[in-house]
Amino acid sequence: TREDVKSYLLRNAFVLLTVAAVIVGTILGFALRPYKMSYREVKYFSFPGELLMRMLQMLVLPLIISSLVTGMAALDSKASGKMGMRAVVYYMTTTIIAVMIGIIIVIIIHPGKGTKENMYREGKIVQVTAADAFLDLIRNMFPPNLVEACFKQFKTSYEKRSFKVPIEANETLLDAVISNVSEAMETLTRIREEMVPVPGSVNGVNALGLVVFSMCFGFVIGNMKEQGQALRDFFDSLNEAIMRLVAVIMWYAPLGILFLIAGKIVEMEDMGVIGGQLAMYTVTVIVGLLIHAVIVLPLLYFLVTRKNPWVFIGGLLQALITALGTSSSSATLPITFKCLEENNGVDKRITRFVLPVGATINMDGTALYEALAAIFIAQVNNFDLNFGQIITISITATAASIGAAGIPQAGLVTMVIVLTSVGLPTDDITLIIAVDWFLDRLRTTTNVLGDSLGAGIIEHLSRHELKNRDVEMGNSVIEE
Ligand code: DAS
Repeated sequence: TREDVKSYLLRNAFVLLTVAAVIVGTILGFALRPYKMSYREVKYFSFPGELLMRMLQMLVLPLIISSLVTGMAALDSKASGKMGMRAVVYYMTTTIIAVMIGIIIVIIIHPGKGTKENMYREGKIVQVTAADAFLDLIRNMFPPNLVEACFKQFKTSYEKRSFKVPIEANETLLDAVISNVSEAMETLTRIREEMVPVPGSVNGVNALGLVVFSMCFGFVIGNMKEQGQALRDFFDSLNEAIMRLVAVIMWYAPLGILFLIAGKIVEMEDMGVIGGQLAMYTVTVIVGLLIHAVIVLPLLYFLVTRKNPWVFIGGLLQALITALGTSSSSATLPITFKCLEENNGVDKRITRFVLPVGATINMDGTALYEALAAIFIAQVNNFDLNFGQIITISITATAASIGAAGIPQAGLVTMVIVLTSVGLPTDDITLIIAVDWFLDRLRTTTNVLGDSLGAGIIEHLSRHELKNRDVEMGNSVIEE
């Protein structure tokens, strides 16, 4: 029908615009690099991109809560238990496969040459112990104050940047600061940006705690019969309203992505400083992520559902590009919802149930990268790992990927857990910081792909429960 054609064109317009944004953003970024913009100018230039990040993040919180509550409420306890089990099995299996690929590929390619010579160090790294991080993760599952859990919360354990302003002879520090206000302010801004978010958080908000609460809450109102109807209706229409806002933001997304990418290219370090080992390391991570994203995950999807994975992935293109542009799987979440529900027709009871959890804890790309990077650092240090240590790395890399927040470069922070577990120097994380912004985008894309294919797989495995529930409810459940 005409409506179908119109909506088909609209959907493809989005994809075309988004792809064009990536291309134009890349060209624009490289064209502007010779002008060597200052930190402040780059900030101004990337402003449209920053706005996109903020808009998406704005929706994440209400989206997580309303989708999980309605998702849980739409299922009976037996069905949600079964689906929950399937989700956990899928998350664990794919994460472990990802870790194994990372380990095998880094051992085969062996990018680290037993020397730190000619390697480039950048920045400082924050010290967090594995035990602290783990306890924080569990702690955050049970926020004592739900309202507070919705606010930005940061750990205070961050490394302080020294405050650098040039001081003339016979000038006091205060004078120096006053005459260099803009420089001082820039240093201060950087300190703020480098604080460590709490584990399991989304833009600093305690997402994990809200996920746990919303699931319990949805489960309870799902079993409440008429008494729960008001709440079910409320969260249902809240969810619908948020999704309509997402549809509006999607029009802005290509412009935001263009500037996010261009801004990053403008400000990135000169690639000249990246030595041979780091270049090899980058290639190794890319190969590992490609094997997981292009071979393993699609194959798994095909084996379980017997459907063409590439058609499914085609429907996800916009979410994947948004992940590439934002390097945040939680900021991408609204777009992931749209793509899965509208392009791929995945049942809303599934997306609402699994996507928020997946974006918070299921990170295949991060897991692969953490194991690979740890072994690379061992190679650089000429540190021979025995089998037991490799097992330790795989376990801690899995844990670190669960604990990593879905925000840019969170995986770099949780790397500390992996390194300390086998006694590798945590300071050596600074060796890989120079390329991390780029690898982060690729692993975020892999993370989003893993969550999305997972939704497709879990939907397929749960088709009987979904059908039974439809029959039982007279087919009136969230069937918009
Ligand atoms: N960038 C993250 C994500 O959103 C995780 C990471 O840093 O690995 O998926």
